[in-house]
Amino acid sequence: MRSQLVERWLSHQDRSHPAAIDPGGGTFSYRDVVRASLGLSHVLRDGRGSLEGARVAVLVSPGASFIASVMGVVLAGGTGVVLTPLYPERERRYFCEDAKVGTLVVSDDMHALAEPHAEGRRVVAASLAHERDVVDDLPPSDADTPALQLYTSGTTGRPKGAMLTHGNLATQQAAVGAAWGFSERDVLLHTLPLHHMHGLAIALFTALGAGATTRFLPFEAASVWSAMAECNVFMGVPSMYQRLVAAFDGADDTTKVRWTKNARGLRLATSGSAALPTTLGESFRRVSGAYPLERFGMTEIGVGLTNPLVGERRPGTVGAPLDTVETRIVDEDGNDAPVGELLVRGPSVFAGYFERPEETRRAFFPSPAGERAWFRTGDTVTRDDNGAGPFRILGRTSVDILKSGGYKLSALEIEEVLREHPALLDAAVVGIPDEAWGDRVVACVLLREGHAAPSAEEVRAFCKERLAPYKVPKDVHVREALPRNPLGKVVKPALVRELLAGEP
Ligand code: MCA
Ligand code: AMP
Repeated sequence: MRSQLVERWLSHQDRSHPAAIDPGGGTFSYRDVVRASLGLSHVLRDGRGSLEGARVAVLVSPGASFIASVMGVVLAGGTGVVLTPLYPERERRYFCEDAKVGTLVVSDDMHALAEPHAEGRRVVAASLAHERDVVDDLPPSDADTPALQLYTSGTTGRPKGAMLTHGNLATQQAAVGAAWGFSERDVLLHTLPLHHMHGLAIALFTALGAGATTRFLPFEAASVWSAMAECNVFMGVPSMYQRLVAAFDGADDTTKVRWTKNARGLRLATSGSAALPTTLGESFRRVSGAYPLERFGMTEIGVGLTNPLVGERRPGTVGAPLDTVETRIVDEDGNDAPVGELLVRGPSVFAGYFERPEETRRAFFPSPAGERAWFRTGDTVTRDDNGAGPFRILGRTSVDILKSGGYKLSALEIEEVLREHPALLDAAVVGIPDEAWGDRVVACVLLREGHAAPSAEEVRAFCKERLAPYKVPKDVHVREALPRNPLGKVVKPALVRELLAGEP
């Protein structure tokens, strides 16, 4: 038996239609990429029937070879853990250790980065040259077979591995593809990082499910405006739209005319991962002719809510649930309420956090036995039109979860790293509203007695060696004290107010 995810991928086996256009311009057909994924799956299994869910890290540059690598792992019955070169070694080591990665698939240009993680692990070269046609010996798979483990930050320090199954991904592939009208005629302009749900599953897997073409490009505003000429779908986070609009406003008139023409050729531009400011959405509409289609998603559920492809896209809202998604809004006691936490359930909801039963239990709302459990999003929402209209995201239930440029981060994880600095006694990290990043990560630190204050740059350099770049505080304020409640806990909303009032 083969899962829907696998069957859909194999259905492209004989197609000469382009699956991927690499950043360098090389074009690869579905036939090329499916054959390479079958070849890699064979190499990975190395005589075994199935990898039986074993985690395989993928450190491969964006492009056809990346698709073949991830799908090769999935076909082999493994669980893909995508690593990014953007992070420092310490973060990659954490993912490899936490996920108990036994094998790494590595592209030629990433060998130096993979080196520190290679000891005791098998390293397999990512290559389109592992060609193979045989499908009969593929291991069995069904909806519950694990496919991907994506790391996401939570309120308990280090990131957790969210386990996504074949069923989760196949459900969302079909539901998002249908909702957004995907077909093989589409050319997706792909500039998102591939180690997160947005770039990997919402963008790439949706395009692959529909047999569309994915054009990979590193995000840079001017090249994105230019590449729109050959693409008809774009998916981005608000920070990307902010940069696109800023580049447009700064361009000369001839360039503006060209970029406007390119943008008007898009049949769809979506925004997600963080709130899209309505002024930004309107600015993009001014150029492209259409307000971006804003939708809401999470690593644990994929896309949950979306504005319609056709019909009213109400600025500031994230639309309605996909057909495969059920929702509730509940107050703190778990009663249905007009404003409260969004709960979600359905076949796209993940299978739990890897080896974290307690955190998995807490992520779901208690449900009667035998009922599919409701996942707690941690987002406070309401619905327009007296509860019948589109959803609005009002904020997070936890002050310790921030979103910077579409990346989720835990203030607590950054505080722990700051406390490792020899001169720092304590730290409080908060998000300050910011046009470019959504939340601007700001650290307020207390000094250890007898230590001179380190400069902000020194603290940032210390963090950069230990944390992904987006977690590194943009500002560091040395303070005498932090606002605390009678139990000694830092009152973060008060700290944010002080910072906004200019009291460093
Ligand atoms: C880069 N920097 C950042 C961020 N990105 N700082 C804060 N937040 C960020 N997101 C740092 C760089 O390290 C650098 O620091 C400085 O900012 C300028 O970097 P620059 O080269 O200009 O940035 P970039 O590399 O072009 O990145 C900007 C970006 C990127 C393209 C907007 O952040 C990005 O790809 N964001 C997408 C995140 C995403 O895919 N999230 C989806 C999660 P320095 O100057 O110190 O060196 S999944 C999700 O949320 C759910 C499922 C959903 O609904 O989608
Ligand atoms: P992640 O854990 O990185 O998948 O981030 C998921 C979180 O991103 C959600 O819980 C929301 O807080 C936020 N998010 C995603 N899409 C939107 C949106 N359109 N508007 C506001 N917040 C969003």
